[in-house]
Amino acid sequence: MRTIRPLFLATTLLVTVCGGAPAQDLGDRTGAIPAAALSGPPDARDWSGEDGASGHPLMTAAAIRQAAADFPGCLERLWPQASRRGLSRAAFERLTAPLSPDLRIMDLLDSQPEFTKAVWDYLDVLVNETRIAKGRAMLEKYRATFEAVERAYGVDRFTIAAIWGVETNYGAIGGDRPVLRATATLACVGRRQRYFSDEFLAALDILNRGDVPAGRLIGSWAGAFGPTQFMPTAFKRYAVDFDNDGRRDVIDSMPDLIASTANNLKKIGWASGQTWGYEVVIPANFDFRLADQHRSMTVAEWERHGIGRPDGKPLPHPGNSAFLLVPAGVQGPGFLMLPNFKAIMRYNPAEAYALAIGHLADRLRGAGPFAQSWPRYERVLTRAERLELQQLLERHGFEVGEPDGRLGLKTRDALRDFQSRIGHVPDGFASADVLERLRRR
Ligand SMILES: [Ca+2]
Repeated sequence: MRTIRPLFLATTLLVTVCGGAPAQDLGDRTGAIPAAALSGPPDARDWSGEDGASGHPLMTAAAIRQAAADFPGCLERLWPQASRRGLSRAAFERLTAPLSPDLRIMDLLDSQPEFTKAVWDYLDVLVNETRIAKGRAMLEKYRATFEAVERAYGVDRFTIAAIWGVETNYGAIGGDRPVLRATATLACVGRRQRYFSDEFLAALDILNRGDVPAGRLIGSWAGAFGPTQFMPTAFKRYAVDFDNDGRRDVIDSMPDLIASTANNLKKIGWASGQTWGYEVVIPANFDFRLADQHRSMTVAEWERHGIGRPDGKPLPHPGNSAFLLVPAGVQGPGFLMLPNFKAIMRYNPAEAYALAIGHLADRLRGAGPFAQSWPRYERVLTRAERLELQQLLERHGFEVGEPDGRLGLKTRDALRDFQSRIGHVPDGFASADVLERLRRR
């Protein structure tokens, strides 16, 4: 699976969850939304020629031009590592000779979208009747394969189908850049060269072994490919040849695709026979500081804090460990998250992403929509407002780290402290109202 999220589009690819937008910086796992899953304006093809927004010294226009000029030299310096991976000199030359850098990727690497999606808007796009119907059709069409994979790996078929649906709308969209060129560009130009050297070398290895033909190894600008968007190194770790034809083809072989995705989930901690979590109702006067992915309690302990299901039925598996997520604060639904939710988040640490996967899986299985409504009247803060919120919190003595416009866990905690001080429910949700209160102080 991919370990890095492409940000194809300039806007609307990120979500604000619990006041904390998942990082939009390209860390090893970014928490950004799979661009292929959402619609948006077409991607420009040419590099802007401008300095990157990150301010990183390797992202200035001059540094990018200089690195691009040295592209052949850079590839040559990667030859010893390719050789250690078993490539012949002839294969290395054949695969690298046609390559040139795709500098448009530098704009995408440093894009800082001004607008983000609210968690409910994100769920509307990714978990709707069309995607549910299509997922059920896929489960029916490949029923025998899903059954065999479930037996072999113990990973719930609905979750695999949900990943497929969320990542690429079941393979309908998945990027149009050759993976070798994209990863070569990122390995030689810009601020993520070390990370992408491994991805480039893995992509070379995939082509050298013939698992996937070069003309089919097409994907996102960050090198993720196939209907469930494997990164090259994740492919190396998790892909399996389930149809026994001697190749691991996660693009065109449905048995390989479904089994490889299951194997990936299993290897990152999927617990067989368990679900991901439950929608819950949070009682009045609840201590929202307990809603934190680092504070796990047993389901029974959560029940003692007044947490229960919307239909009043008892929560199953009272001894299981769970954490509480309240993506939209006190005005929205709560979710008790079991270990499998963390497994999905290991795949991509965006809470809204994992919630979309879990919810789509439940809908594919036949469950209904969430019982509680979202605060759709809330406006999501712009990047400038998020930055201002952090600066105001800092000015009032709350610890937010370096203000960067990204509302992470530290900002969420600072926001909770501020909410407590002014007598509000400390849910950490970055609303327009709380920003206004900060401005007036
Ligand atoms: Ca195969």
